[in-house]
Amino acid sequence: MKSEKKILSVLDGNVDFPPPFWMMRQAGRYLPEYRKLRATSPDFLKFCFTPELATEVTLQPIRRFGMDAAIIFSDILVIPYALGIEVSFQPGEGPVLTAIRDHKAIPVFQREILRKILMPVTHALKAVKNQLSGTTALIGFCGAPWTVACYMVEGGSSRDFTQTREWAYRKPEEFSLLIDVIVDASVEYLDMQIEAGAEVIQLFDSWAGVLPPEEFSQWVIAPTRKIVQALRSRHPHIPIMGFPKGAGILYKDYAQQTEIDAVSIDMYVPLAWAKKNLSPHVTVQGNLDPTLLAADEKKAVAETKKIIAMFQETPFIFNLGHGILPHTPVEHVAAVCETLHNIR
Ligand code: 1CP
Repeated sequence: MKSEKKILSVLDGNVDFPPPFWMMRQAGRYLPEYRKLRATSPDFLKFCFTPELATEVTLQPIRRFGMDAAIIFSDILVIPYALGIEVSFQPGEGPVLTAIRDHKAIPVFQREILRKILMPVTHALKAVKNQLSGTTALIGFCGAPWTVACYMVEGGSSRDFTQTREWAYRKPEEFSLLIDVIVDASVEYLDMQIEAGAEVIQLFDSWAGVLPPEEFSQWVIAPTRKIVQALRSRHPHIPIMGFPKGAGILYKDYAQQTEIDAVSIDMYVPLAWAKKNLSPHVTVQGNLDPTLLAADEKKAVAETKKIIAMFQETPFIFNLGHGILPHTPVEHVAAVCETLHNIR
């Protein structure tokens, strides 16, 4: 039976045209109504953990643009925080964490503590679910273990995550202890989100692209599959999407080996390659370049039409190739959404 929610239908293997769509980072700084609310709460984690605020900013883009899915407003770094790591967001600098550089500093997964800290996100999910129409799906998410480990080891963002990669090469058995803790914490957190009403899950592996093939298999594919299998045994009908950004041709291994339902492609993946190599295995999601969206409305609309035409006969979700950039004009986003609503 086809779901009334277009995203759930294509994740179930049906084809729909025009395809359902949402945009990574659809809630956030490019929206004036977001900036206004965010200014009232300078502490970003506190903002994420205040259900009324998280609910409101989750719904803002849906009201404006009518995406087919709302993604709960939170961040991938709530997991390190819930594991007891200090996390703060400095304006203009990105996240700052207490860096973990050896096995003695690896936190212990304590189920009840984690649940208590992350409980406000479940309150926001319930409130959002109550306010969504019968056609808009609710997406829950977390960071994938490799990407979350990158932030925990470096103590913040980095260009190439050298410390993390060196630890993984030097002492893989130690590093895998950290990955295992993140896997356990993520399964618990995603389980909470599903219990609270999330109907789809997305795993963000934003730094998957810094790993060579063998390490990609070890630190991206294997932990992702562990999460997929654990969630599927608890919630067999909840589809799981993954975004291994920058994976290149390794996207194919990811699609075949993680047991995931859908794969989000970045803007560097050629459409014809994705159709040939990924569509036979998974629902594909992607991949308008967020820089084009910010730069040129007409070209962004033309590219949107090209992308959806390519995937007209296979299960597909339109999205960006990465998150919306903060300086993106709201009218450009509106024009792309209009196109997706009206094309026949
Ligand atoms: O000042 C602000 O308002 C904070 C900016 C901001 C926002 C709006 C951060 C800090 N996080 C978020 C929300 C967020 N983060 C969402 C909300 C839901 C939506 O999509 O609308 C999501 C899904 C994320 C996920 C996230 N956080 C990722 C994965 C996706 C991606 O963009 O690659 C990553 C890597 C983060 C870390 C993070 N959080 C915030 C920043 C500035 C960063 C990136 C830092 C870096 O460049 O390494």
